[in-house]
Amino acid sequence: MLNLVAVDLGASSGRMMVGQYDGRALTLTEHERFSTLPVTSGRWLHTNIQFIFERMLKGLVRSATHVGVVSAVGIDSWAVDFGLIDRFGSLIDHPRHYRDERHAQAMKAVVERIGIHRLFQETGIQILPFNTLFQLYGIQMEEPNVFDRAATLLLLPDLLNYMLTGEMRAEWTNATTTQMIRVQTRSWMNDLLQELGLPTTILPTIAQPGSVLSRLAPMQRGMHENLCDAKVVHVASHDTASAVAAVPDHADPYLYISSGTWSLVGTVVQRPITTPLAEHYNFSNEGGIGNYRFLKNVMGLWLIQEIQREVQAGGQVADIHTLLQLAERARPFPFVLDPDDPLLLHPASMVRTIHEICVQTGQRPPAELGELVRGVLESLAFKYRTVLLELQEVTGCTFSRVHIVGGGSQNQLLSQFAANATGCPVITGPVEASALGNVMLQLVALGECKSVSEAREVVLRSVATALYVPQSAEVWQEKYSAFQQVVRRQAASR
Ligand code: ADP
Ligand code: LRH
Repeated sequence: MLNLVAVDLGASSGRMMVGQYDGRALTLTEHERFSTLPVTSGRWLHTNIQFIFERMLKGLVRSATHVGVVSAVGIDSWAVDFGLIDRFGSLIDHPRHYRDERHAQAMKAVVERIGIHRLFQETGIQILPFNTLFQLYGIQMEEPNVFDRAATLLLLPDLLNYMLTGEMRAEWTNATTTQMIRVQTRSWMNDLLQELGLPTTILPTIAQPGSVLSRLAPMQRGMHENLCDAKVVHVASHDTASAVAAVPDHADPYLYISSGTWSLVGTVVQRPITTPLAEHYNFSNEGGIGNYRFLKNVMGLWLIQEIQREVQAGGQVADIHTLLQLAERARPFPFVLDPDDPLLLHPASMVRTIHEICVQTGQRPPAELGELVRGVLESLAFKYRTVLLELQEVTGCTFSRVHIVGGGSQNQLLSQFAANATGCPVITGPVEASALGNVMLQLVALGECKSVSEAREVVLRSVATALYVPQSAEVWQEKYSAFQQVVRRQAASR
């Protein structure tokens, strides 16, 4: 039995899963789970990387104690965020968090200088305010002397790899999310960074997923005898890249939704698509493992998480099961909204902001909690439809099925709504797709599987899926027009 530890840092929770491989199939067991939500310290929203590292070490020891000899470890996390390391090897400040609203000002400044067209053509990446390029430019605008001290930029999984091994690299799949990699050459875009006055010497060597980085550093090796020979592997370190690798399908084109804090809606393509239509719809060509994820970020279950947090703070019961029961009983289509309204990225109050959007778009705000949750889930499903139609237009493919993976694939109501809105059968699972994708690349790096496809066969043998068939097609079709109208009204008010 081979024990492979996946450290999977989702945008809301981090988990340590052990994949046990018997030469045919995998079983996945959770050994640690902790929050990865941002903390406010100083003027910025930050990630508490020290807390994450400590929990990771604790999880490693716990895994080694429970399962025996650990052969490998791989880390994946949410994209774009990074730490800066000084020339003595120490982290300068806590990594800033992508939800900080100030990144938007930096994006505006870069777009004014470079233009959206050139940015998209050069990088093939969706223009989002928190992309690493804009975060770096924000530092340049506010605290340029930070760059006098910075020797290396490490994205979060690369940073944790460094803390575990002492080695510094930039793993490919996550590096592409920085908007600093030239899509044609697959290398850092030094000239554009120089044009913006940003340092280029801080960019590490790019490493491909499926390669071995190193062994654990002596101190971490010494934590438990079962960790002595563990290799640290470059998995697809962007959590979405790992999740998509584990979608249990690889035949003709399909739509996937990696559903968690975010919904990443897209398809897999062999070559990046940077046509005027791809630019118009603001799609992303994120680097995959020998392919690209042509996708769009949709705000996802963050909206529900924030409602949940707020309602719980008010003393009401708001676990996910209660919320979904209330939503199921609520009247259908109480309101619709564009889940990607920038106002929803990090509002002081999600409930109030949704009420305000309803009023401003001429709709009656939800009368009770069930309506609130139902309207959000229906709106997410409509947004999936929009992205599916755009993707079909750009790629010329017709998608006959939708795969939903990630924690959100447990949301049966949303899965049914997604089937109704897209008119496609929806196949859900695996829930822990990122961790499975992470383990898949460890199998490849250790030579246990010859290719990612072979590793995917292992996943196919190891996970269960569920099927949702579209219902009430006419009603959903009719309501989709109302959704489109509201989306236009929201856009007009920005
Ligand atoms: P991330 O990786 O972004 O941290 P996950 O993939 O863990 O997110 O998904 C978290 C989301 O999954 C939660 O916000 C919640 O909406 C949903 N979820 C988790 N457990 C359940 C469940 N039992 N039923 C329905 N939805 C669930
Ligand atoms: C999902 C994710 C997504 C990014 C966002 C910042 O966890 O990695 O792919 O765009 O976080």
